[in-house]
Amino acid sequence: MKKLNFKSFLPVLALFLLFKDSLKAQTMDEMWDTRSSGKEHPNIQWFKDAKFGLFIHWGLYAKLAGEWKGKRYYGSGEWIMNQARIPVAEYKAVAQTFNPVKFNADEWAQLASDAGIKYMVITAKHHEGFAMYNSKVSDFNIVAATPYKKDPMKALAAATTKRGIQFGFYYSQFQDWYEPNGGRNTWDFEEGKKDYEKYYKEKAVPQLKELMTNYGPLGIVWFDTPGGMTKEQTQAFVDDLRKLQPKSLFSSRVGQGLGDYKDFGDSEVPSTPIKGAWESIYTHNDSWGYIKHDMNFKTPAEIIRLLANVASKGGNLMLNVGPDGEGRIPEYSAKFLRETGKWLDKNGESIYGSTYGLVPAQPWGVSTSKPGKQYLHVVNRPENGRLLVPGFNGTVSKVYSLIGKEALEFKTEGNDVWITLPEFESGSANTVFVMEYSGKVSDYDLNVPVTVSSQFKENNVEAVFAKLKGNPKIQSLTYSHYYGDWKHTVCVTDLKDTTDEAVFNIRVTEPGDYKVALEYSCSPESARQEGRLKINDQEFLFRTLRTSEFDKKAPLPFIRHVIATTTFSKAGEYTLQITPLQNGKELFRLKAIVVEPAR
Ligand code: FHN
Repeated sequence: MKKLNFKSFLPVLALFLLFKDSLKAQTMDEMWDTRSSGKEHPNIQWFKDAKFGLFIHWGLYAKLAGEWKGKRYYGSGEWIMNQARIPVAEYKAVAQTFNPVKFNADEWAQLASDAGIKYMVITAKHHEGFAMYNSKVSDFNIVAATPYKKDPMKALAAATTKRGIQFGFYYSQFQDWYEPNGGRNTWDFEEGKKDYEKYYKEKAVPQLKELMTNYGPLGIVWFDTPGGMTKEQTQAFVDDLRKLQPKSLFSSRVGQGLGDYKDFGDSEVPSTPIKGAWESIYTHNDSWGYIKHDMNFKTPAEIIRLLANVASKGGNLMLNVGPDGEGRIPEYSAKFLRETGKWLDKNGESIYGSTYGLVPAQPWGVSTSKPGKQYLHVVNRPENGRLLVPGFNGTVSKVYSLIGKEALEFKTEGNDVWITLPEFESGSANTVFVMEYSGKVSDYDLNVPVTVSSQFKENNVEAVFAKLKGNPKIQSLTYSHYYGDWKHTVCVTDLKDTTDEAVFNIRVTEPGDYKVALEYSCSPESARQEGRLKINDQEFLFRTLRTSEFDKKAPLPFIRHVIATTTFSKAGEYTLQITPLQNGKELFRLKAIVVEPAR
């Protein structure tokens, strides 16, 4: 047998250490703990209203495009130096061929403006250590070390400001693989010999000061992957920088709870609303930095729905594009962003300046709020055109389509509002209706039973709505497909004893026959255990099917296992209760109960 070599695990270990915070399962309390520093920054309002930002990862890795010495890499392209263990001396030489002559700041800023983007954050220096601006602190920068010799950030700051887009820099404050004392290059430099204080003093802080001095007012300084400093040191670092631009917002990844708004994990949307200022950050394809063989771009409809979903939870979406080594934004990023912009042009009122929706996600879609208005983002039209807004106790005065302002019929029954929708294309990305109301309304409530209706192909009763008894927890599980392309799924975990329960309250709006499936992931150890689903008093037994190991670095496959065919004889509330039939082992990791009309 081949002997295991410890060194071969180092990249994995480094990645694990780097992301260990995001690997940690979140409890619901942590998910609701929103603010970063606990204090609201006086200049936070523009950010809260902005809702849509453009993230740009651009550095020497763009030139490599996911390939090194004939080998292709997948996942996070900006990590290629680390993935391929490229020595500093060789990586440095890439700069000599980096000549992004097709870069055009006005084109980028115009694209952002056409896309309805309100702020842009670009990598001034990523973990590779290369400054994409004119730095006097280190020669490893685009002006001194490349044939391009110009400062693209100057032009971009001017082009965005001209178009009213807030401009900001991403800066990797701790990781710097080029510097002997920077964080996490362990293939060239010995970990134990690093002097982080020296690195901060001689590179990170002076470079951040350059960025905060030479590029006009910055909307945001987007820090990433903190490390190497105590809370006191981080506080001093923040205080020192804040003096230069007191109005700039610092992302929560400055560390130690000292940021001005919260960033969730990469590609993560919380499953319930979050108060305060926060942001979800997503890649457009699978990588942040350009990879020429990464063609998995989110379609315009996917972007629009993602944006509405993030806004419905009260946050901003900052969507990333990775321009290539010549300075071009990938064709599909430009095209799909422009399509998103066309939608925002007509529907922006329902997104910009909104806060989270008061109505939990429904089979038809999500909602966003403004004073006296609920915007209903309909992504699935009920087949009979009758849309239910449940658990709403405001006095509704009118309902109309956002585009065209066509008045719609509605009626109120207790806390239900039933709206008669006009015909519209069922495949459209997101059709918005406005419900105007007066009076004080109840806040978002997780206890409103989840709607199940035969008017939709399927109804998802998500894990987050579970009421738990005994061992189970609701956890956000984090895993990756390729490398660093994180995915997050909220699941009920730790259902392992016969006294444990996960109970879901649903409200069936049309009586009839339905099929009920459990969507779960099940490790080999958990497979073949018995469980019971109780729908009110009716029992359905099942034995779990194996999917795969839960491995943070591998996809977490879920299956839909049909457990029951049942008849809901009356419209109304039902409880679905899941219990293991043996003690000791976790039954599965339950993502959702999927209820489909049987037709
Ligand atoms: O390691 C980086 C990664 O390359 C990318 O920049 C993302 C963007 O949020 N931040 C780090 C991982 O969380």
